[in-house]
Amino acid sequence: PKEIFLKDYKPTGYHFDTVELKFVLSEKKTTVVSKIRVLPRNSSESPPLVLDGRDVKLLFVKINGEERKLEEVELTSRHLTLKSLPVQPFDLEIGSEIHPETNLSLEGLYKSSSGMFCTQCEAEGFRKITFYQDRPDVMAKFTTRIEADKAQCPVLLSNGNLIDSGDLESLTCCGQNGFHYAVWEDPFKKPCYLFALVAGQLTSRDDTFKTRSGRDVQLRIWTPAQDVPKTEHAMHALKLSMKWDEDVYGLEYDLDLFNIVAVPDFDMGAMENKSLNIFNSKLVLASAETATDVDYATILGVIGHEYFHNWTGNRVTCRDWFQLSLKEGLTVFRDQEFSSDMGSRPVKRIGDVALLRTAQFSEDAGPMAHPVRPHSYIKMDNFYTVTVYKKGAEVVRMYQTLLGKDGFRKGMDLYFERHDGQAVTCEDFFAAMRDANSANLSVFLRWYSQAGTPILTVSTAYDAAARSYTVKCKQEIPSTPGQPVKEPTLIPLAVGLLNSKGEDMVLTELFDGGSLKSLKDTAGGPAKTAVLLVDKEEQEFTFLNLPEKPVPSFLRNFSAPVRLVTPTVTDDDLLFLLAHDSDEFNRWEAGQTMGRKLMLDLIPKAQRNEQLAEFVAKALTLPGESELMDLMEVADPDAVHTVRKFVIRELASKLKQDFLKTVTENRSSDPHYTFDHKNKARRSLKNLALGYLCSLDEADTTELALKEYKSATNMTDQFAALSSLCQNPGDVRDEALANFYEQWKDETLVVNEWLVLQSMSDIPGNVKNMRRLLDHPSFDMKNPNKVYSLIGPFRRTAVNFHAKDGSGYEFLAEVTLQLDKMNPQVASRMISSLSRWKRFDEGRQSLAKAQLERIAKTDGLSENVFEIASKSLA
Ligand code: DPP
Ligand code: ZN
Repeated sequence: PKEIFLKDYKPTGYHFDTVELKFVLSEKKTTVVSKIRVLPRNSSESPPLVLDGRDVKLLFVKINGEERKLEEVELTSRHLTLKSLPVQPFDLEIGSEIHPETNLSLEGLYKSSSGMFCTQCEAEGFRKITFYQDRPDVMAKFTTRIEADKAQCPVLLSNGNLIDSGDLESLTCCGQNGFHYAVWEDPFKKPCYLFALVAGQLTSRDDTFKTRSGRDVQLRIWTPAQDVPKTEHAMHALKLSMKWDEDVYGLEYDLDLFNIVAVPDFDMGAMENKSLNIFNSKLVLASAETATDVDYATILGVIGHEYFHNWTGNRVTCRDWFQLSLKEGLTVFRDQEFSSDMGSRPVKRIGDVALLRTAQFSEDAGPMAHPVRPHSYIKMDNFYTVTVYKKGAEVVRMYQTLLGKDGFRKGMDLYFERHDGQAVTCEDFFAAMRDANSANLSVFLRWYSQAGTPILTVSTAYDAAARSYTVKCKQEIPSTPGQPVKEPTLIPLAVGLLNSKGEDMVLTELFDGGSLKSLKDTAGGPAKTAVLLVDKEEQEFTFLNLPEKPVPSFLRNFSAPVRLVTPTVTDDDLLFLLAHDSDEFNRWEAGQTMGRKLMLDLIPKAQRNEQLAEFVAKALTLPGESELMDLMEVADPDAVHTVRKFVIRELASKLKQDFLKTVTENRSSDPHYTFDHKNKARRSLKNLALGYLCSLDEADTTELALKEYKSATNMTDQFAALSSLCQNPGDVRDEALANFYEQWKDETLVVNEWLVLQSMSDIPGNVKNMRRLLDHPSFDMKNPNKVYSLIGPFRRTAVNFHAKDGSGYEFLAEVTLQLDKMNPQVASRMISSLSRWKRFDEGRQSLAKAQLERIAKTDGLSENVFEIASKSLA
């Protein structure tokens, strides 16, 4: 396998101007003819034209209509190389044959289990459709003609506008009867990763959206007919997204048609193909009976995300795949803001930060650590990571924190003004932000090139005589693979100072070591939060004119993706912040910090098998097991699990009466399901209380949960009751699971959640149950959603995945190897959980390592899995 490096980027020798594709789809094979108008970059020489192609059978090549003998072209399993080409613009025509009906990789063109043809080209799937310069800086105008059997594929879709369609004479196509065709033209230049084709039996929910300039856009969401009722929420979300992008960024949709197709077999969540978004069904379909509040919220966010890509990703795209975060970090930031505006801003922020801290911080500390813009990869698919997406979004958010909302908008406007229709880099985005604001962003670009989570240590001193408060900052970025030494970066540290009444003090003046600055908020009023620009290894800032010693609120709204260490902040300070901080994120955070401290203090006791001390309730949702393991020198899954369970039970028993009351008082009086903030909040509080109660495993709490389960009128409540019951092994659990399956066995997405619940279980010895479920009729290794549901959550269980006897590691390795033969992308996502094996004790280390070695030396391993296994062992 070959590693590809950012520093080796070179533009292509040939532009592609227009591309005409013709597909003839049939049961046994598909033929693809592409006719490309090629423009040599240089009119004095003709370098070889290297086209990518995988699992594609070459039928013919023509240059300006003249056939090349196939013996004269160079063809390998990866490339088709053409030489002696004209130096003037020419037509290149290539005929090829592919087999979507046997394509289990779900890249390129494949036939879904539902019978429809569908594509997934990002990152490098187009090369499985036809020979092409498969890279994002090759942007062309596509016209796509699709021919297929009318009965099997009544609906034929591709990017852009439908310009022609009709029936074919039965003779024209290989003697087959009943073929028809459709021709689609996309007026916008695009890279081939945004190409899409869908053909099958689909029905649409139709609606329209009037843009702010008064154009009517047809909106269609396509699914199998029986699912159309479940697309109402997605359609609503789409219209909200279109309106929001106009209101917040002035960005209007640019075509008259916008299609979304739901597919049951899909590697990713969704794909932003120009005007033809393809979605994993899970992220489109919802009804009160079958989807939870979390599902509704996720659908809203992802519909927004893919729609927002139309500008950030499609109109302006990436020069090369190293720049992936240019579109993904930015678009995640946009979807986060959209969801915040549609619901509760602090709740959204808390959820996003919690995910960043568990998933991304741990990635950043492991063998797969990479910068937001990676320097190299073997398989690009392995870099669709939380670092590129979520840390990337934090990087974008920091621009906004540094430049203010208006400054950020100016930067966005300039970015589009400069780069519409281009394939660009992260520096181009940086430059637009900087230039639009004449800002000095100093060393900010290092966020893109350095991996690792900075550790920011902040300590304080109050000088009563001088009425000044000094904040001392120290930043340190840990070494990561290939990057032993790091340079300081620019960290925006948002600070508020509370007086003894718990109010924000007015911040008037700040001495930053070089100059004295007077502070104002963005509207010119008194400042209550100041953003300190920390860009050196060690630095001091002094607030002046403070009449009393403040309680500091650091890193408000999580203003930078760092690990904050605050040696001078006391437990009393944290309790005070929990009660008073005007920054709601930091109020939550104060409780989390206390929870982490208390639990980490208990861990040595658990490791010595001592009685655990009493614990007083400070916060309701506790930091998770992985987060705690990440904070330990040597992660100890058993002790972490014991402590966390213990704390939950202590809380539940101390607060039992309050929790019971919470459940009773937050039941709905209205059987009709409403997805809005008030009802969501009510349900989530009730269900959280129910979860705590059931941890007690007492007769009355079990009975209560059974009652909630039976009386539930929506999936949020029903599933929460089921999850509560499933905490405790035994007959009640088994019967509830069986009952739920019986009720929902025909609803795939619901059954998937049923698998999730069992996969994430911490009942002892769950590996056995996992093996049983592999053979259950509801499981199918070929379907990514099934794999994500049954295998995914298991990898996050402290006691079962990390079982002392190695059974969890062995199970995962076996599944990965089986999976790799069908779908390498999904297989490599699964195995990445083994990559942090060095964090554990020696026993677990050698068990995990043995499994990685077993995988690494397996014959016929995909590049995807090879990259993860070998880098994990390095
Ligand atoms: N580009 C897709 C998304 O993140 C993933 N392939 O929306
Ligand atoms: Zn995206």
